[in-house]
Amino acid sequence: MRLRHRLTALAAAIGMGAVLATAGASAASAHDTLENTDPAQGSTVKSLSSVALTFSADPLGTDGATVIQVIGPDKKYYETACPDLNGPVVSSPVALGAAGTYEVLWRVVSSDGHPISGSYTFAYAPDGTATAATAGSANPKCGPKAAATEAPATAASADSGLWIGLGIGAVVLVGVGVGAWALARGRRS
Ligand SMILES: [Cu+2]
Repeated sequence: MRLRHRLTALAAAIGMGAVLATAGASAASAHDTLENTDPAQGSTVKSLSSVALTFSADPLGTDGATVIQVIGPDKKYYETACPDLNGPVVSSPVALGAAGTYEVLWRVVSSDGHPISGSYTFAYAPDGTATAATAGSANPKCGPKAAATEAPATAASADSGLWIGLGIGAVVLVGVGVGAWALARGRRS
């Protein structure tokens, strides 16, 4: 009955692989998600003093990792300070320039320790000439300028999905290999 014994070992190895794969998948789904933004995506504002993002959990306040950049139609930066982290809310003060479409780029460290990022746009249409347009800055207040050309959040999560997939593949391969080796040993003896 050695063969049956080895087959049991093989089944156990594959089962272990499945358990680890499930654990990996649930860790990935534990990323915080962006639940609300002010201003809302696609909305039009007449005036704006800050951008606030509310996440599903409290992002980690890792030094330098919390970034909000507000990029105007002229590709200049209109956030006036680094973001404040207050529980699940990350916010930055802004002083907008000309009317037009503004893009908000954000990056935080999810409460599970993984960096997450994304972007959205809103429109700025000030009332008449009451509000003076601020001259934007050529450089962001926080985070690297390259963030403006970084891939959006969907690409980042596809990335981690790939790594999890590779990890699962490796675990299953090792499990099958160990099982096959045990099986071969069982047959020889
Ligand atoms: Cu995560």
